[in-house]
Amino acid sequence: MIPRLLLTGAAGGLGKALRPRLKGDCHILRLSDLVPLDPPAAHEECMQVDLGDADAVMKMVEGCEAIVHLGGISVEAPWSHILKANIDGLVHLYEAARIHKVRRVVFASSNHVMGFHRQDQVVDALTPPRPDGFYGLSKAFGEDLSRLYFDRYGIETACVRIGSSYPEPKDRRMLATWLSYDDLHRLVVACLTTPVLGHTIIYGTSDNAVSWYDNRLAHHVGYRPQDSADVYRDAVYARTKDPDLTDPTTLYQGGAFVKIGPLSES
Ligand code: NAI
Ligand code: 15L
Repeated sequence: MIPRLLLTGAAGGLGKALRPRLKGDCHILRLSDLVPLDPPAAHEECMQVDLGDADAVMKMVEGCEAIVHLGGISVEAPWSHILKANIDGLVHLYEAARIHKVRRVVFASSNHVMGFHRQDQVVDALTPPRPDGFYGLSKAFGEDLSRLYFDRYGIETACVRIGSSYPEPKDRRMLATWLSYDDLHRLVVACLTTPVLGHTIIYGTSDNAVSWYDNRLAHHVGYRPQDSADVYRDAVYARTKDPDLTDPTTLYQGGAFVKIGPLSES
C-alpha cells in the first residue's frame, strides 16, 4: 500500500477509469486536474491544478510517495497548448518530484511516440522514436526528461506507451492497440510495485493477437494482461469498411494521427 498516491488528469477518461480501481492500492489517493473533480471520498483528496503553474504543481506533489501522471493534452493540438501542459507541465512535475523526494512515477506516454513506424514492423523499447505530430513529440520529450531525472536523481519512471484505452476497440487499428481499463490498472499497479523499476519503457496494450509491440525489455515489470481485443474482432470487422492500404493512416502505427493537427495545415 502506497501511503499517498497522486493521480493527475483524474477528470479525464483514463483518470475516471483508474480512480475507483486504485482505491485498494494506496491509503490516500490525491486526485488532481485542471477542471473540477467529483467530490472526494473518505480516502481521497482533490486539488484543482494547472500543470503550467509551477507553484501549484509544487504543492500538488508535496507529501506524495508516487505519481501516476495522466494529466495534459491527450491529442494532437496547437504547439502553444502542448508546450504549456506537456512540456512545461512535465518539467514542473519532475522538479516537484525531486524537491519532495518522490520515488516513482508512472508516466502516461503514448504509442504516438512511435506513430511513424509502419504497421508491418514490431517495435520495442530500443527502437528509435518516430513521433507522428507535436503530441507524440511531447511524449518523447517526457520520456527523455524522466530518464534525465532517473540518471541524475534516481527517480524511477515507467513510461507507458499506451495504445488505445477505451471500454472497447473502436476500429480495426484498435484491435492491435487496445488496452482494457482493467489491464491498464494491472499495468499501473505492476509499475508501482515491481521491486526495481529503474527507467523503463513499456507498451500498454491488452493481450491482442495482432500487435506491433515487443515488451520483452520490460519483463521485470511483471505486467500480464488478462483481456484481449480479439473477442471484439468479428463485430469490429462487421461495422467497418476494408481499409485503403495505400493510405498513410492504414500504413503507419499512429493511424489517423499521422495526418491530423496543425502540421497538416497549409
Ligand atoms: P483526457 O484528455 O481524457 O484526460 C487528460 C486530462 O488532463 C483531462 O482531464 C484534462 O482536463 C487534464 N489536463 C489537460 N491540460 C491540463 C493542464 N494544463 N493541467 C492539468 N490538467 C490538465 O485523456 P485520457 O484519454 O484520459 O488520457 C490520459 C493520459 O494518457 C494522457 O496523458 C494521454 O496522453 C495518455 N494516453 C491516453 C491514451 C488513450 O487511449 N486514452 C492513449 C495513449 C496515451
Ligand atoms: C493517444 O495517445 C490518445 O490520447 C488517444 O486519444 C487515442 O487516440 C490513442 O492515442 C490512439 O492512438 O488510439
